[in-house]
Amino acid sequence: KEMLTWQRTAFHFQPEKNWMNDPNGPLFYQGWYHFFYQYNPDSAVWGNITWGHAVSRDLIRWLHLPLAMVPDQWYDINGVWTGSATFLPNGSIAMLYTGSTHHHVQVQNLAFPSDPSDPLLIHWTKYAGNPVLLPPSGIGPKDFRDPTTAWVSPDGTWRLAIGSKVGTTGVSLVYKTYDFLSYELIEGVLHAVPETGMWECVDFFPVALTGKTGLDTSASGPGVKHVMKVSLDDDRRDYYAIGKYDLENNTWTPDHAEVDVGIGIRYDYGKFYAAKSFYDQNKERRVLWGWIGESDSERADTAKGWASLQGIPRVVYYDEKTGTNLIQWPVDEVETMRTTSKQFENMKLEAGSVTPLDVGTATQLDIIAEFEMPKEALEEILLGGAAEVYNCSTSGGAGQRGLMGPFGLLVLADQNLSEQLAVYFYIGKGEDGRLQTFFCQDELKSSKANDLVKGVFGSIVPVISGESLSMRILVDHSIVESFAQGGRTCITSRVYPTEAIYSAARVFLFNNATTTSVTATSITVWQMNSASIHSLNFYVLG
Ligand code: DQQ
Repeated sequence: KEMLTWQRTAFHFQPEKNWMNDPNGPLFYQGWYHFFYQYNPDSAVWGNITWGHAVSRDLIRWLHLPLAMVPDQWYDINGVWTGSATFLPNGSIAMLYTGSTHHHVQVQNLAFPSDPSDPLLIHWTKYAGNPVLLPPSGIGPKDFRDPTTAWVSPDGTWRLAIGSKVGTTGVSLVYKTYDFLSYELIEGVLHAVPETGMWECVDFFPVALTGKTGLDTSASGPGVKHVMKVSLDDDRRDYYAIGKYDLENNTWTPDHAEVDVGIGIRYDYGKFYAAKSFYDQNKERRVLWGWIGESDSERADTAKGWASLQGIPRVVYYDEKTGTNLIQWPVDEVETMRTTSKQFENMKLEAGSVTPLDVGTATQLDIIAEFEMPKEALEEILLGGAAEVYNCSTSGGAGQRGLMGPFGLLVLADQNLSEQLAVYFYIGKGEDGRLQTFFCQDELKSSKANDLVKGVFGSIVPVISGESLSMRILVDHSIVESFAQGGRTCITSRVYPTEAIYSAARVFLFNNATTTSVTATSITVWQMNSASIHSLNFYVLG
C-alpha cells in the first residue's frame, strides 16, 4: 500500500484518479495554458474515453477543470478520441477530434468554445453538423483518426493531416478546408512508409533552421524545415523525421531516406507515446507533450486507482549542430520547482566503482551531470579496439563491461543497490572505425516487483567534437526522464521500486568500464518541490 501511494508524482501532470492517455488539443489562450487529455472517468483502465481538461499559468502548476467533452452523441458515443486545436485568424478556436461512432466507425468532429470570453474555456459545443469527415473510400472504418492542427496554404485555405494505413503501409492523408465545416481530400498522400502499419497521432510542424524560437504551424518558406511524427500502433513508439514539405504537391520528404518516420529516430527511447506539439505564442516556442503510460499490471493500476502520467512538457527545436536531430528540453518553468542544491566537482570514477552521492532525500530531483574521459583511452579504442556492434537493448545493459563504459548514475537505488535505475553512456568503436556514444537506461534492476515490463532502452547520441558528455535526469517518484547532450537523445522510464522509496532512495555514480577511469567534472543535484495540482473543489471547498 505504501509503495503504491509513493508512486504518485509531485511535479508531473496527472489527474486525481483513474486512467489517462494521449495529450489532446494543447493551446495557450488568454493567459492560460490549456491541456486536454484522453480520460476514463470511471476506472484506471482504458475505456469510456472523454476529454479531461486542466489549465495552468506555467505548464507545471495545474488546476483540474470539469470534463470538456463526453461521449454523448451517436458520432462519438464510443469515445471522444484524440484531436488538435487550430487558431483561426480572428483568434477563435476550432477543435477537431476523432469520434468512435455507435458502429465503431472513426469520424472527425468539430467542437468550439461555448463562451470565447471565458479564459478557462470550461464549456465546449459540438458542431450540429458533425461528423464533418467520414473515412474516405479505400480507408478502413477503424483506420482514420487523430486530426492534426491545421496550417494555412498559399491559396489561403487550410490543410490538415489524418493518420491511416493502406494494407500494411502507414499513410498520412491531407484534407483541405475553407471553414472547418466542409472538407476535400487532396489526392495522393503527404507521406507513406511501407510496413509501418497504422499511423496514430500524426504531428506535422515547421522548425526554424537557426535558433530555438518556435514557429506557428502555418510557417513555411526558406529557413524552415518540416518535422513529421507518427505514433506506430503496432509497436507503441513515436518516430520523427526532419524533411522538406512541398506545399504545391502536398508531399513531405525526409532529408535522409534511412531516417524516415517509423524506422528512424525516436522522440524518446523509453515509455513515451502519442506525443503532440503546439506553438506557444506566449513564449514563442514549440512545446511537446508526451503520454507516459504504465509498465506495471492492470491489477496494480486498479489497486492504486490511477494510470499514466504526462511527461514534463519539452521545448522542441532543430539541432543546428547536428542537422539530423531535434533538441527536446524540459520547459524552463520546471526549474521553478528547484529548491536546495548540492554541487560535486571533479570526481574521479575508477574502473569498476560505485560512489554514493550524498544528496539527502532522493525521490524528487533534477540532476545535471558532465563527464570527461581520458583522451588516451579514446585513442586506444580508436587504434587498438575492434569495431563493436553495440545496442543498448541487447548488449547486456549496465552490467556489461567495456573499454569505456557503461558509466553514469544510478537513481532510485537503495543503499545496497538491490534496486537501481542505471542511466549511462557507453562509448565504443563503430563499424565505420569512428567513436560512437550511446545513451542508455537499464530498468532491469529497478524493482523487485514481479508484474512489470522492464528493459534496457536507448540509442546512439551524436556528440560534436569538443563537447563533454552531459546528461540531465528528472526523478519524480515513479518516473525518470533523461536527456543526453542537451536533449538530442531522450529516455523515459516508469520505475516501481519496492525498497528504494521515501527516505531509502539514493543516488550513486558508477563506472563499469574494465580499465578506464572517467571524471565526473560537474554534478548538480537539485531537490524538487511538489507542484500544486488541484481540482476546483480544492479551492472552493478549502
Ligand atoms: N488513442 C486514442 C486514439 C489514438 C490512440 C484513443 C493513441 O485517438 O489513435 O484513446 O494512443
